[in-house]
Amino acid sequence: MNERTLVLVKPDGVGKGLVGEVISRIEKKGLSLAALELRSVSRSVAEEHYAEHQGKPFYEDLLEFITSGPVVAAIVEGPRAVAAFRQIAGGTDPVDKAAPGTLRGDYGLEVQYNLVHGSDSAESAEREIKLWFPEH
Ligand code: DAT
Ligand code: MG
Repeated sequence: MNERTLVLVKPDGVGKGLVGEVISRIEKKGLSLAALELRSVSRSVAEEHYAEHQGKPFYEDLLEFITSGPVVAAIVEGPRAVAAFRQIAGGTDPVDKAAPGTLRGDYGLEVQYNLVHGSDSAESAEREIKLWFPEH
């Protein structure tokens, strides 16, 4: 029943003071936090985290951005947690894809600065949780 997902508040979200807002929406949705930590991101964790995007034109910029400042990493838990957090986050492009009422739709403007990350499947979630929170 319960599923886990990895959530990141990316450096732009932390910089804009949106950590509380992200956590608040997670909690109001009924999901729960199993781990929560402010982190700086090493190049090697960034590369592993975004391995699926290696070779894409935006890959280098993505690594540079995600390592540019602190992020908040969380394990979020609940029924259909993966899909539920992606619903809260909104689509990848904050203007073309994310609806108003979502985090990206409400607070994002450019695709490369879209505030949050959420795992895209239960399998990705387990891989990412192992990477970010090996103790869990
Ligand atoms: P998501 O974060 O919604 O799962 P993704 O996995 O396709 O999206 O891409 C990972 C991140 O890479 C995304 O959050 C922002 C960046 N990105 C994706 N497509 C991009 C593009 N066309 N130009 C610049 N950055 C992009
Ligand atoms: Mg993704």
